[in-house]
Amino acid sequence: MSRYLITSALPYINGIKHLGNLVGSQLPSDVTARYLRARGHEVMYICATDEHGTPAEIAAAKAGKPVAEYCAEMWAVQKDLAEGFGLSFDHFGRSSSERNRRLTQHFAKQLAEAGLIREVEEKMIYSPTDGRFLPDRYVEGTCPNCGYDSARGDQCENCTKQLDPTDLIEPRSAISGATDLEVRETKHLFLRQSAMAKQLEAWIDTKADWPILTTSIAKKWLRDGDGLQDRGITRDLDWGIPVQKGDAPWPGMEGKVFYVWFDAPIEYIGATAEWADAHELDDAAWQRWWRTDLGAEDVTYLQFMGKDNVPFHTLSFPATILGSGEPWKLVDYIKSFNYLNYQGGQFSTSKGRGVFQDQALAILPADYWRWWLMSNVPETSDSEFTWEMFQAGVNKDLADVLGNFVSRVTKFCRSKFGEAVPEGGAYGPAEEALIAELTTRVAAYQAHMDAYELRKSAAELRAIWVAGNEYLQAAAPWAAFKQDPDAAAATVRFALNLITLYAVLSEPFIPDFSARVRAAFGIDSQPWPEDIGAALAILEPGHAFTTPDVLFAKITDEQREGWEQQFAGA
Ligand code: B3M
Ligand code: ZN
Repeated sequence: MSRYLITSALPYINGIKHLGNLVGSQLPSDVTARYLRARGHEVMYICATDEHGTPAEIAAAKAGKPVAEYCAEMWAVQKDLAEGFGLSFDHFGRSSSERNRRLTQHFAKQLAEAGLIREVEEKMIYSPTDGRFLPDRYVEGTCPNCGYDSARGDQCENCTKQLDPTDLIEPRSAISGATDLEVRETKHLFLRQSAMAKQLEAWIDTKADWPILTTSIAKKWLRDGDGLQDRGITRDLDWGIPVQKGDAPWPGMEGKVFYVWFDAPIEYIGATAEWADAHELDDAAWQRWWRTDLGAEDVTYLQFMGKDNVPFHTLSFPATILGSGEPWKLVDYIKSFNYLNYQGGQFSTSKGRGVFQDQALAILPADYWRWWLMSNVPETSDSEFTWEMFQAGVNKDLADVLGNFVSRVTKFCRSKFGEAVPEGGAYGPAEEALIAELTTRVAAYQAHMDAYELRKSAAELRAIWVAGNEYLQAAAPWAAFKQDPDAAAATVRFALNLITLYAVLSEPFIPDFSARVRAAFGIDSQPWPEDIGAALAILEPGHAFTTPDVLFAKITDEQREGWEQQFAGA
């Protein structure tokens, strides 16, 4: 048995996320966590809400609520949705927790003492109307390069030119539209990443097994232009973790908070400590996952995220860990994902374009989404969600192949032998052939999962379902029954065992299906099948079951057309 620490990128607190966010980190990390637990490994699976930064303050203001109250409410909403999708976190924490505050301030102290933080006087845009400094992206104006009138202070999305807010013509606040903006002096802290570039590159060079997508992004930041730049880690905001050196104040930084991307990755550690607190365990319980001097040296740490988060996870967060000079666990493998597009375009929260997590669960069970999203996961390139492909994929794989198999076997057995596994004869050549095929396929499925190749894993799992259908079609117990009921009974006994095998193999992807099969067969838990032949003899003659209702109702054309309209967006 090994130990795996798994973290999924933390969803921002504001708003309900769409399917693209789900498939780009939380769902693949859940499939992996479930699989590793099923193989008997010890898994700590962590996620949390990412609660600081301007988006949280703006969203709270729009909701007319104090930001702390808004975040508490949205954390509960996101936690419920995660449960609705069967995301089996050991803990779903909050980056605004006391644990994360103390850890973030501790890391700042360590970095300062290592000489890795420098103080910089900066010019920032201040808005008296909004009563706050405006981060670059919250200043809008006319682009000096192309004349686009809604260019942002960090970049013009029309001509993509990198900008400073002071470059904009007729700048205005993106929050209130106020134009009485001022340029004020302010002081901020910078993490001296440039001083760690060599150490970071040497560390990344040890990661030969990382996906090219991950290492190529990291190398780009290390090598492009003047190389890895120092990064601002503080902001003039009210909501966030106060800038302190551990428990001591940081002279000159009063009223400032740490930048959201400085504290958010530290919440991976914070949420593990919150898990220990929630289970009334001592600090050793979480430190054995994060401190290589306190038991974490044998832990494999896997991170899952969208590709836009790779720079922070390959450079800034490791710089914080390495720079602390303390033996904290560094990531062993980063699984990054491309994007899921929607109907030939993008998901859009502002335009309500696409399917959002609450809406998805309102119209179909989680397994439908889990299966289609993971069998189309954007691993090596962007994926396309279209309603036609979704309907076709779910109706074929889940209804016609898997659901139909379970239904035909249990209903035929009930009609001829009752709701109990029949005796029948010994398994013959057909069963031995399928056992041989499934032995190969399950080994391939395991190999893909062990390599975190999720799309290939889903394809192999589908092939395992198809193989059972083809066996049933060929054995045709309903035809054999008249001449040789014993043979028919043996086929049914074998097929009923196949159903329970499918339940244990499919659990990482479609956990509700597996739970329903275990309930129908009165099975509490199932060992992972190390020997397929033995696994297909677990249900002995006489083992009672109840015939499940329709496991996967097909999506009708009317439903598909209605949903296509409903989620088309403005
Ligand atoms: N909150 C997700 C995003 O960029 C960001 C991830 C933080 S992981 C520490 O959408
Ligand atoms: Zn422009």
